[in-house]
Amino acid sequence: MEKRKFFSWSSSYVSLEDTDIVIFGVPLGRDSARMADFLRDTSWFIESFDPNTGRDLLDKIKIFDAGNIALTKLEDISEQTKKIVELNKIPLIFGKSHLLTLYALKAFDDVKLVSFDAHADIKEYYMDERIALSTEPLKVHDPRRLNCATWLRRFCELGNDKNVCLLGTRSCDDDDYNYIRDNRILHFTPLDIRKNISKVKKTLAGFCRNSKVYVTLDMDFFDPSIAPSVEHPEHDGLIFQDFQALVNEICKGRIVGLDLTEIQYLREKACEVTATLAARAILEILSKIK
Ligand SMILES: [Mn+2]
Repeated sequence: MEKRKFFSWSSSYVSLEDTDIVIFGVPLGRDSARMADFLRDTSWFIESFDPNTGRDLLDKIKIFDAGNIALTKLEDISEQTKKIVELNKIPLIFGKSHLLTLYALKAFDDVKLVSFDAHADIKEYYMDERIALSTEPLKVHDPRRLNCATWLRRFCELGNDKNVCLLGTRSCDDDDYNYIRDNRILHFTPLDIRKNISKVKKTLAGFCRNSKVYVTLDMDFFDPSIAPSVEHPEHDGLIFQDFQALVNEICKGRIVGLDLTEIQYLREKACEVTATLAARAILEILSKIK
């Protein structure tokens, strides 16, 4: 069988010099590079024109796809992100393990984090077989403290507990919950978002306004019925309209970086459905960047 080489995002027509957004993939987590390429491939099947508004979602933004980076250590993610930020461009990172977000965030000062995720990812320690596999092939020092279920705790410990907003949280244990409560970390469950969307929107707008904002989208934020191909699906998730409403508020801040994580690579329809939603969700955020 012919091996597929590098794909680029469908609307990546400009040079690095002329672009607003720089895409790069991070091979962190099982099948991460394949997933990033699958997402790029899927982007070619999505219309960027939106008949609801009569506008092209990408009419104000230019995209350059830099391909996947070679990863020898986690700090490579920070270095690549920093290079893009120093060029005054916005990084858009594709990867599997949510741990990449912690290292991308190290490239920014005074940034607020908005995390779309079913999971709180705020455990002190955690390791199961799937996580052990997902950090391969990188050798991570103390992987129990540094993985896709603990990365947000590590970010909060750097004095960032007031710089975090969790959206769609519906999976955590009582230790995680106590940590969130004791540190007053801003968070909204799917029930909060559905029952009281106007209050959530107001709080989110206030959180983002006049700030630099980094957005991370873990695809398990969405309900598994519309995003089935994720590593850890959680019931009672949200739909695209909820996501759109929240993105509208986030864009009242200045988005300086974003990433998309946790699609599980399955070569079947479930993956196509999930990747299509992921690509459209990315367009939605990009369409709102000023
Ligand atoms: Mn998650």
